[in-house]
Amino acid sequence: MSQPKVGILMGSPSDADIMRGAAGVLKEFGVPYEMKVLSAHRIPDKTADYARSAEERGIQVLIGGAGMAAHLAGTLAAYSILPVIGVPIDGSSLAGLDALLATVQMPGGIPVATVSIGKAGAKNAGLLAVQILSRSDPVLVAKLHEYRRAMREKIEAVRLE
Ligand code: RP5
Repeated sequence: MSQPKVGILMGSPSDADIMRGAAGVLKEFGVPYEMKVLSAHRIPDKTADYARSAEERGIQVLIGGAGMAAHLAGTLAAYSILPVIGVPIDGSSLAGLDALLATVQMPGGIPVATVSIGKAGAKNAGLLAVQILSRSDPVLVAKLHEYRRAMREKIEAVRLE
């Protein structure tokens, strides 16, 4: 694959099934990405190094998915001026409410664009990354319009008994 434009990061291998939803969207739109396990708690230095170097490596958007006391997206945002999208993962006994609050409640000055909990959130993180990139890429603009058209058509075709 060519130079990645999006970094998909997750706090644990246990988040991978959900975060593959973001990768699937990027694949569908032909956006090159890289996917890695990083952790704000378990490997904080490596996580900081990744976020610090992402911009100069040509990454344009970061997606951070984590569960429980989910500090990954916030840590990425702390070390980078790239737009950061946070995905709260529903892997805990609190069903992701813990991760939602930890991800969304960033103090003023360091934004994290937080999407919904779990599978839908990972999908929307991929789509939001495509939408951000599309502002300087007319091919992605055309693909997004086609995506919405196909979605409309599918819903309009539903006939209930
Ligand atoms: C977070 O803790 C990870 O993002 C994961 O969702 C959660 C549990 O991690 P594991 O104990 O499954 O590795 O850091």
